[in-house]
Amino acid sequence: MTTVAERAKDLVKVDRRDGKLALAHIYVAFIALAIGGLCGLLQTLVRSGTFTLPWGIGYYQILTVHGVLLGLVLTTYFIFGFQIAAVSRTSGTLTDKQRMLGWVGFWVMTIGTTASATMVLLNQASVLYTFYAPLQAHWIFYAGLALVIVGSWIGGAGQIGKYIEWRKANPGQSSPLLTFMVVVNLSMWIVCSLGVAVEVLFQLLPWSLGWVDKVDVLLSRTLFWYFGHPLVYFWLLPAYMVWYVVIPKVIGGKIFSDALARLSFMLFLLFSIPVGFHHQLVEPGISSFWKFLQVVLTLMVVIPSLLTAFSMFATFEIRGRALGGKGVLGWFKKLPWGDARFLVPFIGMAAFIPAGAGGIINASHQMNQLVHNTIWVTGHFHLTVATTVVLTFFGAAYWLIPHLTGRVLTKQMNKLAIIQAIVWAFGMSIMSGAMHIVGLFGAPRRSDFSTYGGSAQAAEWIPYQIAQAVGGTILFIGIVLVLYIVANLLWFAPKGETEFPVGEVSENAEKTPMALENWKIWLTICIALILFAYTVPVIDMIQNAPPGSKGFKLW
Ligand code: HAS
Repeated sequence: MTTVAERAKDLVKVDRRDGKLALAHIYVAFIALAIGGLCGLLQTLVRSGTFTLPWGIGYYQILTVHGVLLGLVLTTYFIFGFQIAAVSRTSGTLTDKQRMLGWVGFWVMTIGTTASATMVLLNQASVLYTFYAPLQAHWIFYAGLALVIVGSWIGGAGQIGKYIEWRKANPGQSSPLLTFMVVVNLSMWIVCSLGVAVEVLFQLLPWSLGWVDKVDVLLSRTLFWYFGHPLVYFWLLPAYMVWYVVIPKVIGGKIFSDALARLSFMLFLLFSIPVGFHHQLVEPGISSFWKFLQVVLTLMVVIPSLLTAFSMFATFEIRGRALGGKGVLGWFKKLPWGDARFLVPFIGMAAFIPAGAGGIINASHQMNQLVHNTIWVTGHFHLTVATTVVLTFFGAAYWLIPHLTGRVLTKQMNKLAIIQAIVWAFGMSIMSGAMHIVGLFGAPRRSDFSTYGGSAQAAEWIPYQIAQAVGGTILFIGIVLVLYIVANLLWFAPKGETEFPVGEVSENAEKTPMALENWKIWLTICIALILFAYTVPVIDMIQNAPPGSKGFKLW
């Protein structure tokens, strides 16, 4: 039985003004999903060899729209919307100044996104979401990216400001777990995005404006991956926030351990940045010693995910047994399988088991030689970000949006959300499965349909490319379904109160050591590890720089 006080706590609402800011971000995220998702469908159709794009639209043009809108825009905007709501819900309403920073950040990011997206749509920047040099985009594309990064810092400062205020008002106490997690994620983001900011401002912008003729490709890719790998954890950590803090409440249980959750987040801060070389294992110009070192650090960053898996299993088992589940697996049946807020992220968690195993294969130096630049890697990130992360975000949207709009998820919408997740999992298994298998046969990633001059090996890939189109079509149906549910929650669902679920820590958990919130210690270790992993190889790259490259426009 919940007491009146507990019920009142459950109904703590995100302040209406903070909710508006969060919703503004969420709108942009779902617009990006609609356009980016359509481009994804077109891509798989083109690659199947059965469809040609009309009106002179290029394959790499839609591939760039797809990657930028889904990989960068959908994720960043949903994360910011979710984090703003999470901080406001757990640490209190934002001050006017913090909220103003949030709005300024939002508009700077949105102006930047619009500028970059326009250049991509005009076919002036078909450089894919990694915008590797020497492919050269229009300068407005890079300027837009710079604005997105600066905007994220401004918006992030508002969220961090609330945390600082909370700690000042509550000296000696552990901060609310969800706010703490947001601050770890933002700290990681700020430290890593400095790399891509340097790349864009000092290398790509002057080069695309014609102020310099040539670009150092090796350095630019190194700066990109210094940012690019933590970027994937910037996507993952909000999903982990939902798993650690929201899911226990949704299933009626408790957070297994506050200390373990904080430790796992801090380990991400330490180990997710000095590992970018695992994307450059076949790159000439970096000595194998530094590659090996960063592979070791990559395997370290697997540990917090294993801690998370342990913690989730513990949460589920304890709750299932409390509900009377017996035997080795009896507790499993007791979980609330009919509740979309649980089942949708759960499917994401289950997908992370093969997805994470694939990541460990990628990171293994020798095995990377086999999979690098094949479509296996595309299969990997469609399981990690496009299933684990995205399904968790969809599951969160099903309570977050109605919480912010003052509506409710009806029984029919709950059912549709479950069907949506099953459709997604089915479509993704076909698409990502085909990508993994044919990647092992050598099929390249980032490539338009080609028979490669009638080569027998390329002919073997075609059935898998058709399977990818079948999976992609099913996934597109999944996108239509989720957009339908989101529109319902935004504008049409019945009015009512929806909870923003925030779990409580189990009474059996160990007390959280305050050292876990000693930022001086953790940021010092974080910076020391980055300097250790990058200083010597970057100096070497600059001293023995390869000849620069002029820009290429191959589209
Ligand atoms: Fe990755 C390439 C290595 C995780 C995203 N990755 C990429 C790219 C993207 C990406 C976008 O080392 C392509 C970039 C490009 O365009 O070139 N990745 C890893 C490793 C991990 C990993 C070691 N990746 C992710 C995550 C991503 C992501 C997370 C997005 C969100 N990745 C690589 C490497 C490459 C790479 C190389 C470069 C390849 C190349 O050559 O180009 C690890 O973090 C994975 C650890 C995860 C686990 C799984 C733990 C399981 C959990 C679930 C528990 C389940 C429960 C439910 C409780 C060890 C936590 C129970 C359910 C039941 C049914 C029982």
